[in-house]
Amino acid sequence: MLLLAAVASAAFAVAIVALGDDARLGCALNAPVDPAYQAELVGPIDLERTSYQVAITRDGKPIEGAKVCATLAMTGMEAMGVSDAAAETAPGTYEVQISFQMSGRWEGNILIAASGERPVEVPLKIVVS
Ligand SMILES: [Cu+2]
Repeated sequence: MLLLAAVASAAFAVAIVALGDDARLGCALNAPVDPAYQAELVGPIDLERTSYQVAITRDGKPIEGAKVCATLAMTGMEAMGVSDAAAETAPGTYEVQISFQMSGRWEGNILIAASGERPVEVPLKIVVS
């Protein structure tokens, strides 16, 4: 049991590192939800934009130096998915290059691997206008 957990954890770390080089791999990795973490797309969410800042906090404090990956799909239309590994642009703020193809409801998660912490997911539901 312990060994399995260690192997899964190692695979996860490798996958996250790989994302930095090729965001097309997506971040379809399962991590537990931890309510201490928050993730929010900053600013209006619409069809015009091609990048977003994601503010990442834990217990309200910005998390610096984390690996972050966003995956979202239109609700009820899994094929209409977007995913990108994020790059930190300011302390606790990460930029993802994604553009939504259709207005309406989208959902997914932000995967966060803070330095020295086990990866977690923050579920996200948004409305694209
Ligand atoms: Cu759609």
